[in-house]
Amino acid sequence: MLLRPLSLALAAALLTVPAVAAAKAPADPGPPIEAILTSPPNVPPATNRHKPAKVVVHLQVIEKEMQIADGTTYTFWTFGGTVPGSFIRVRQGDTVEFHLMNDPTSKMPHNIDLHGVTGPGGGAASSFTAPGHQSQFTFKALNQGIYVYHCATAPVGMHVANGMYGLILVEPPEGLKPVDHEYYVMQGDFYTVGKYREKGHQDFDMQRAIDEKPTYVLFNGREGALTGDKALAALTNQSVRLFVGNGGPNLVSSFHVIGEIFDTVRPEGGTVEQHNVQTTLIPAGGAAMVEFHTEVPGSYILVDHSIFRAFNKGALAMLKVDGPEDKTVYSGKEVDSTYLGDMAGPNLHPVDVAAKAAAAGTLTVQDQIAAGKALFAGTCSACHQANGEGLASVFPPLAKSDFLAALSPDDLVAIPLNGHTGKITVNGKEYDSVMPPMSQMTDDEIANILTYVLNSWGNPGGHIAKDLVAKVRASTPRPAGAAH
Ligand code: HEC
Ligand SMILES: [Cu+2]
Repeated sequence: MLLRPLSLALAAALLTVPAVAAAKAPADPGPPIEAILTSPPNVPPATNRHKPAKVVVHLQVIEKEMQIADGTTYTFWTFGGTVPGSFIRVRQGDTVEFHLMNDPTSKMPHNIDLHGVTGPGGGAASSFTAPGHQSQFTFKALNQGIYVYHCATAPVGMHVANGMYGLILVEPPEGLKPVDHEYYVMQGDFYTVGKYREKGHQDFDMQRAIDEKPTYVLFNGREGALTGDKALAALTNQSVRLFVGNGGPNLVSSFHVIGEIFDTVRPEGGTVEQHNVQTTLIPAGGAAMVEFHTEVPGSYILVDHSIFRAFNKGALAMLKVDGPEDKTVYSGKEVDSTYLGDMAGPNLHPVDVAAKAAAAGTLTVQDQIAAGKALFAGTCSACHQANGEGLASVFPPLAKSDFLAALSPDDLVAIPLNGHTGKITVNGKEYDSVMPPMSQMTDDEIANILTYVLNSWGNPGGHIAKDLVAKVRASTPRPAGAAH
């Protein structure tokens, strides 16, 4: 306790010299503060400090298997056990003592490159850490902003593709303007050997990563991480700030919230504010601060507006706003089914249940029906309607369809797999239209959907096995260049 009175005396002495000189004196950082780290989508509270401090960060690297989609697992490499990694919040001028611990169960060495660090490698050179070890380095947070951090151990692309990234906020000295909600959302692209939503454990596919052809593009590391009962929440007439990062490794994000206009964006995490923005570009290895005000209740859907990524690779999240309607701003009507498809329900849990049962060899028709019902909502209901009635003279009914009842299982499977064109008569009415092929779906998805259809709305029952779908798929000639 010798230093304390000394520095107080120094401060007292400084009070007598002109202010300009006083500003240059090193402020007493006080006792070290342990940083509060949060898991996504949560953001640590504001530092509420008016002077720099010494801040200690303990971040643990954990390699772990988690779900990437319902029924599909992947071995993620994480900072803090989540993808993206723990959110770190400090203040400009802080001295950050960084401890990187690599869990003993890890198979790989890891390190960290923080874009908020000034110094070669952003900390990477000082933080190479073998499993079961810990490294320590210290840096001064010189620049304010929202910064990406990521692992930079070779092969760097693979470490990033496995989920090794997160955000560190360096608050400006005066802090950020208070808002009602702050959330942490980070996009990443993922490369698996199996196709999108292929069930079971999926391995990393290096060639796909090199070719920049992701199987998944996700917010917060899992399809459905922020939809249904896990959606972000706010009330009407509130202010929301999103810290939106993009870990990549490959894609840039055209970040958009369907039904909102960003009042303020700090593009690329910089200090210049942009106003009234519809879609903001977030580079790989970059981040933005996005702010808006909620006026009308409902579901607001966060997407990468490279729109196939949203609807066919998982880049879709949701903000649920509750509160009274304001018909002067918007006349009303939910968007759920239009935009959310099979993510509109509370979750796709039945898909997970069916996948596990299939893996265990205990799959029942009931499991298939439940999974098929959840998927039908997104894939087929747009045309055939949720109740299977279709739309008069445009989309034939699946309910009590005599056409469907007369099909062999092989011919039934061929319809979603290859589509259908040409004149058909369903329940005495003629249709001459086009149903597009949906071969992007996995075998088990098609099997479960058709099992649901067969067992609904007065149809004859029965079930379709995924092996049958695989057989029909293999026996169908496909044009060169078709994916599957
Ligand atoms: C984009 C609209 C659209 C979507 C989505 C769609 N269908 Fe169809 N479907 C049609 C049309 C149009 C026809 C009639 C095609 C024709 O005239 O040859 C049809 C015909 C059918 C038929 C045969 C006719 C009948 O009514 O029994 C079946 C079975 C069927 N669809 C199942 C499905 C299933 C299962 C899905 C979801 C995987 C699906 N469809 C998704 C538009 C669609
Ligand atoms: Cu790593």
